Formats: sequence, C-alpha cells, structure tokens
Amino acid sequence: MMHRRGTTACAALAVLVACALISEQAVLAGEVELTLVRYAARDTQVMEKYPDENFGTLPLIRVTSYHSGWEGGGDGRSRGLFAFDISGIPTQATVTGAHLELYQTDGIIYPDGFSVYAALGDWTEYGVNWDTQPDAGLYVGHLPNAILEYLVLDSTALASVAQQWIDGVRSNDGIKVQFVDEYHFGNPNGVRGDTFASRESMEWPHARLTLTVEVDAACLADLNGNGVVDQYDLGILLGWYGLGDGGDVDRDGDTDQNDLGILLSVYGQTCE
Ligand SMILES: [Ca+2]
Ligand SMILES: [Ca+2]
Ligand SMILES: [Ca+2]
Repeated sequence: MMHRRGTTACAALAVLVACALISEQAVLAGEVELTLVRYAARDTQVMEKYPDENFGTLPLIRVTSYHSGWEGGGDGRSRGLFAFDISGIPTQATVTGAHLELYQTDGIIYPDGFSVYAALGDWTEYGVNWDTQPDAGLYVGHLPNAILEYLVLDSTALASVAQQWIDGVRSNDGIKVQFVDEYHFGNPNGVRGDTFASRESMEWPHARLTLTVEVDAACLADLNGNGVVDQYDLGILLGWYGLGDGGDVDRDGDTDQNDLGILLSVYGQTCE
C-alpha cells in the first residue's frame, strides 16, 4: 500500500518537478525568506479631552498635540494604538526587517511626523481610553509625514520587538503613536494633528505591518508537523496543489510550484 501510494505521488511529481525547477523561489542554505503582511487587528485613538471614553469603532484615528483645538485651543492630546495579529508566523522565524505603515487620510499634515513606541501594557480595542492607555515603551522610530498615502517607518528596533512578540518573550501589545512634540503650538491652519484610517474605514487602506523573516525551509515544508519532511508532507502538498493554502510552504496564500520546489529541496531533512 505504501509502495502504491509512493508510485502515485511520483507520477504526479514527474510533471510538477519540471515546473519546480524553473521556479525563481530563493532557497539559500536551507532558509527561506518570507514577506508577511499583517493589517491592524485592533486599533483606536485615546483622547485626553475624553479620558474615560473609548473610540475603538471609529473609522479614523487622530494623533494630535495638546493644542489640538481650532485656533490652537487646549483640547488635549490624542494618541493612536495599533496591534497586529502575529499568529501563524513560524516560531523558528528570524525577523530581518519590519515596516510599519499608517494611511494618512485628511490631506493636511503635521510637518514633523510622529514618534512610534512599542506599547507597554495590555489594552482592548473597545475598552481602552486615555486613563487606561498602555505606557509608551521602547522607542522604535520616527514616522515621517506624507499626505493621502502610507507613512512608512522602516525600523530595525521594530523588527526586534516583532521578534520578541513571535518568540513570546514580549506581550504583543502593539504600537503606540504620538505627536513628536505633544505640546507643539501650531498655526491656526490645522498643523496640530493628523488623521489615519482605522481598520473600520471602508474607504482607505489602513495600518499594516510588513515583516521580512527567514525560516528554516525544513520547518516550513514539514506540513504535518512531525519533525521531518517526508512523503506525508509531499502528499499533503500535492493534494492541495492549485487548490488552496493547505500545502502553502512559503505562506503566500496558495500551493504552487514554489512550495513544491522548497519541499523537494529539503526532502528528508528535519525541522530543528
Ligand atoms: Ca478600531
Ligand atoms: Ca512531516
Ligand atoms: Ca505558496
């Protein structure tokens, strides 16, 4: 029975190997580089003016200085909180890069950009308010300005934080975004704050985190999780070929020649 199954698998394999050989998927030294994009799984603003109110369902997130009122009135600071679901990222992953992107929606920009921190403390999207907001932890970088497009932060510090989230040594409390100078007194033309799309926005893209990770190819290809890349993993992959993500070795959402190429390159190897 085992022999017959193997023969069948090989017959299908003969056709597919040719495809795999022309694949451009990089398989270097047993490691595969993956690009993983995660959109905000929870996000909200907290407002000093409304210290016990929650804004988790709003389609926008304001980040402002204390002088956020019209004509520079002291309406209080606003800050943004964003968190990303990192489940499904292989625990063996080494994070080599992190890009945080927030979509600016109001077309009027505060020229100095924003400070980004790892949030330090648990919070919930529909519960957190100014009084209960998590502290600003490790500073991970400066988010430069942009108008009606993504503001992009490329941060090795954020990559380190994301690594700690994946490794479970830091609670995934997301990130906190604040005005660079929270007591900046802007001119009357609105340069005291900025507006970003929240995940409730239907009109704009919203916050996303792109991680570049390197993972042991054998661990990715061990689809059934038994510690070795073997005929069962190959069977799973072929069963899903072209049909869905059940054999998605490279985590790009489908099962295709790239996945097969990686699996074959590490066939027989163990996931350490
Ligand atoms: Ca929200
Ligand atoms: Ca296996
Ligand atoms: Ca794939």
